[in-house]
Amino acid sequence: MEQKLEAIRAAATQAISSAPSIDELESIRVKVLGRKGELTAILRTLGELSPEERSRVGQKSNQIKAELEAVLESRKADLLDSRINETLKEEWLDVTLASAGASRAFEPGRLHPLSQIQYEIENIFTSMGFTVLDGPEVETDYYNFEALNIPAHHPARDMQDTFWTEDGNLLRTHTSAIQVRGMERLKPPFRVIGPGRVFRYEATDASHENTFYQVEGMMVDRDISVADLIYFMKVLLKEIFGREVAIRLRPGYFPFVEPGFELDIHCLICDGKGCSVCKQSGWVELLPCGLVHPNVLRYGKIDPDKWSGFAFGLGMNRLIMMRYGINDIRHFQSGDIRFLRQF
Ligand code: FA5
Repeated sequence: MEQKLEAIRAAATQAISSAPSIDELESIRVKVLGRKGELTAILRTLGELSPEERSRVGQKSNQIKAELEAVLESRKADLLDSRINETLKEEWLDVTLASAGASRAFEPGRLHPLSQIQYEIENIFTSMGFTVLDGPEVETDYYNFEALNIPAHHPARDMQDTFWTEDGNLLRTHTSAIQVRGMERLKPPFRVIGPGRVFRYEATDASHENTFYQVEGMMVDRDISVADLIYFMKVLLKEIFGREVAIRLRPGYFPFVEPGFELDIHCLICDGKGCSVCKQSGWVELLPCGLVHPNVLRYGKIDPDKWSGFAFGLGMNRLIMMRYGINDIRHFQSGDIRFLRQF
């Protein structure tokens, strides 16, 4: 009997230590120590032995059982360890890699330069009490022309070549349409700006696009004069260019302002000495503006005898071009990531 026990011990120890998996280990355990296992079978026969033999064989069986259980546990721990190591090898993740730059390149998106300048302009004007308005890109003739003192067949319509829709509407040619909608909604005094995309049926070149961005500005109050207009334009330009910029006003014709001006700034590329951007004049035309025409106020249900106002229409693309020395307006819509990454 004792020899049989020794044989079970030797065979089981050998099988356990070479078991390739936890499943295999479990079947060895069942085969040897399970309810119908080899060692259990011997323990069951103890009753048939003499008291002396029973005590010896019993002790030895229990000792072997404890030993085998310990060997089983230790083998199981080894197998678990190697299983974890295998998994780690397969699913290995070095959490420091991203910061080391070795992970898949991740580049966050950024705002288009036109959005950046728009938000900048909005911040400048809202800090001076202006409200930001919006308006539709597909407009009616009324808001884009008629209410701006440009009736049908007026020659000024030719100043802005227009995309018409089949149902007689149009793609707004300027953000001035937003000021008309603003007057309808607001009671004077008020100060508003209206940034947005505008469209013109034009051939493109280095300084002309068929789709570009403007910001409209309008202030209506008592006794507004050209001095107010100049003050706000100077603040805007100082904030945008980070320094005092010399400006001049030239007469300019727009049916919705009287008097109307073209505001020029001292060329920042050559500091007024003359270059290709300012066409050797030392001045660059930046934004048209003027005092709101009484007819336009009337269209907006505002009494021109009591109220007056100024308005301006800034071309955002050209402003950015001036600020960064960009020589072709077509870059903005080119989708060229190398251009956009610079901002
Ligand atoms: C207007 O659009 C007027 N609504 C501006 C205005 C508002 C005048 C309020 C008075 C009072 P103009 O067509 O000049 O005006 O355009 C204004 C600005 O838009 C220009 O100074 C220029 O910066 C820009 N712009 C005009 N046409 C183009 C174009 N094809 N491509 C790029 N920018 C343009």
